[in-house]
Amino acid sequence: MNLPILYSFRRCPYAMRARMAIILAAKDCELREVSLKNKPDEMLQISAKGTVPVLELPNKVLEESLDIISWAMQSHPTKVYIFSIKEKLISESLIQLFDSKFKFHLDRYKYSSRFEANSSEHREECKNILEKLDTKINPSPWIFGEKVSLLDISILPFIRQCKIANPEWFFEQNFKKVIALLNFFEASNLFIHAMKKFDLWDPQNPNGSLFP
Ligand SMILES: N[C@@H](CCC(=O)N[C@@H](CS)C(=O)NCC(=O)O)C(=O)O
Repeated sequence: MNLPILYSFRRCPYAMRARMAIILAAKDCELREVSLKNKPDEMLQISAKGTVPVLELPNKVLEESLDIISWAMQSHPTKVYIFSIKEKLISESLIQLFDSKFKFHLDRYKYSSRFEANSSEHREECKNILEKLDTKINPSPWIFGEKVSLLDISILPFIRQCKIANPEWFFEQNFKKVIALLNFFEASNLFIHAMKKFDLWDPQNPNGSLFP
């Protein structure tokens, strides 16, 4: 196909945000859906750390979702909200918070036995972060208004995972603006498109699927 190759896993929140950035920037790629339990050698040869997403470009390999987002955004898509300097700084620190602290507690909330953790303590920490976020945003419908932003696509896949862990609990919580934002996100064409199902990539039949 001779396009950038995106190794992806449909349910991975990091891969989701990379796919959404690629959709917004309309960057044609070849998508190779992988199994995390049986990663293809072709992917491990270019990225030994073995995480998705990975983007293989003619001259380099991007192994971090945020780098893939930056690459996609180089073409200045008009569909993405443009941050002011202050908004950019706030967004970067929120993305960092969700990638580190929120993800840490989310994993221990969801997989408490694997981590030998106390699930409710970690759920409480997730709740605290979401309550704080709720005081900082006023979505209409996205965090910065009509246009989706890199903050939306970067943190919402993780908030969605928190919901999936126990929807009944999640929807009873006080972070109502976050809940409304998540509902809007999950119903959006952008998210639905990013969650399109692809067959597992078969190295014997090397051409992946055209994306987006
Ligand atoms: N910092 C990386 C994290 C990517 C990551 O951890 N992806 C998970 C899936 S959601 C993964 O590939 N884990 C490896 C595995 O489960 O074997 C990024 O932003 O791309």
